[in-house]
Parts: sequence; C-alpha cells; structure tokens
Amino acid sequence: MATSKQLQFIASDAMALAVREGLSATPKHLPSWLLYDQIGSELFEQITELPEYYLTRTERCILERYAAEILQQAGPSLTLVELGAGTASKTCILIEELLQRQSRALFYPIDVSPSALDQAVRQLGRQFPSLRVSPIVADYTGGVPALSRISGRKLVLYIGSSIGNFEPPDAVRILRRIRQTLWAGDALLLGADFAKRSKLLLPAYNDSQGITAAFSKNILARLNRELDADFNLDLFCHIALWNRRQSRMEMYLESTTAQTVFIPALDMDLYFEPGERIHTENSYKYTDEMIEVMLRQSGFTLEQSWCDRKKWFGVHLARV
Ligand code: AVI
Repeated sequence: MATSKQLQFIASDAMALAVREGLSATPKHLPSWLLYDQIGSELFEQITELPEYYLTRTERCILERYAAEILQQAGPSLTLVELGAGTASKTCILIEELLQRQSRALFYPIDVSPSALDQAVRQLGRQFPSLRVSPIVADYTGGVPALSRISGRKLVLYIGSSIGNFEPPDAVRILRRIRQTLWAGDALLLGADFAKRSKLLLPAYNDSQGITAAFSKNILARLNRELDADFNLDLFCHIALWNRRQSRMEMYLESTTAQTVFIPALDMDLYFEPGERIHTENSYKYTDEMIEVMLRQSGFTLEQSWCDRKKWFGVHLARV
C-alpha cells in the first residue's frame, strides 16, 4: 500500500502531467478536477448557496418532495451508496425517509476527500444513530470494485449533476464501470441539470458576487501555490458561455493582455495573446432523450424521473 507521502507524489505527478499537456496544447485547456483543492471545494460550497445557482436548491426540493416515491420505486431493504458524496448534505433527506421504512440502514459514501468523509461520518452519526456509515476513500471514476461485495439491494446515488462535468463518452464509461459492480435489482439515482434558456444558465455560471469567477481563477492560484507559477490573477477574467449545439456551459479564463507566465516546477514558459483563453470546465445540460440514451449506453434502464415544476432539474431512477 502507498504511504501518504507517495500518494502526495502520485497526486502532484498527475497534476504536473495534466498541466504540462493542457497548457502546451492549442487551444489551451486544464482538467476541471484541478478546480477542487481545499479552497476550490469551499468556493464551490459557496456557489451552491448563490441565488443564481438554482441547481442545488432545486435538486434538494425534488428530493424533499419525492423521497418517499423514489425509495418506493427503488425497492425494499435498501443499502445506500453515494458517488462523490462529499459531506453528503443532500443525502440526509433520503436517509431520513429510508429510516422511516426500515429500522436500520447501511450507507457507503465514496469520495476522494478523507476530510469530507470524516465530516459526513460525524454528522450522520449524530443525526441518525441507527445508520451505519462505512466511508470508502476512492476516485469512483475508475469504478469501485468493493461495491460488488456489498450484499443486499443497493441504491447508488449520483446526484448534484456532477455527471455533467464529464464529456459524454467519459460519462458513459464511468456509469458503465459502476454498472459492472452492481447486481440485478440494484438501482442508480442520477441527478442531472436540464437544458434551458441561456438567460437562466449564464448568471448561474457567472454570478453577480463574483464567487464563480473566484472558483474558476482558483485553478491558476493553485498552480501558483503548488507549482510555484507566477500567474497574475488580475490579468485573467472568467468567461461563461452557453454552447447550444453541444448542450453545455463552457467556462474559460481569458487573458486580458499579452503576457508570459513561468511555471518553475515544470520549467515551462507560457505566452498568452490578448484575449487568449484557457478552457477549464464544461457543464452539460440534458434533455430527457440525452438522459435516456446515456443510461441505456451504460447498461441501465431508465425507470422513472422526477423534476421540479419548471423542469429545471431532474432526478432519474435507473435499474440494472
Ligand atoms: C460540480 N458541478 C456540478 C458544478 C456544475 O454546475 O457544473 C461545477 C460548477 N462550476 C461552476 N459552477 C459550478
């Protein structure tokens, strides 16, 4: 087993590789997982509370309203698993309903962040004494083999529209890997954002308080902190665009001037034209058909969907 020093090395090695590859490409890009260090995760938590960012509160309302129906449809005697659980804040809604149906329950939150999982275990332990929480520290995108050893009927939660941050073929690959660790009768609950008017989408990804811009720029601040780079954050601006053809929000950092940046840890000089962009993130927005196709291609059958009155967000139950 790797020590924490070795893991740190592996992690920063992955970062160095991704940064070198992405910033020497034309057009320049960086992978969106780089957004989520401690500071980025805290900024994302703040985003979820912004008035313009309708996703989190809309999904929460759907779960509050339909928790009983969702669990009824998923089947009796459930064990819950959550992919990318973080602190599992929205999951409480389903756990509370589950514990009204069965006297005891098991919950396996999966996340790369041990500290987020610690927080989830402590909080859930206090709130639900009859819930047994077994955290799994893992990157679920490569599949989680341990899932196949969990006995009983599983409901795998993949909420929060995190699926939307993956390119469609990668999303199918991830869901397929998860599907391979499930048994007949198990189910997946997928939260995904619906495609909608740009008038609603643009402010959700470029809010008036500038929190999303700070979240976006944190990727450069992280390169300054961890690779000793000298990005001047004031010389980049956050851009959010709706790409209707690809049904996705696209996020960029745009250089406001001609400039050079040096990344000592990679011995890399970078030149930016005025207006040149780094593509940092996509957030796919789905139609019913896109959801159905993605699930079918991953080996699931869509059984039932729930959404809010305006159909801004959807929660979809799919069966193995
Ligand atoms: C984590 N993910 C679902 C967010 C989204 O809406 O795509 C990430 C985000 N990026 C900017 N704002 C929120």
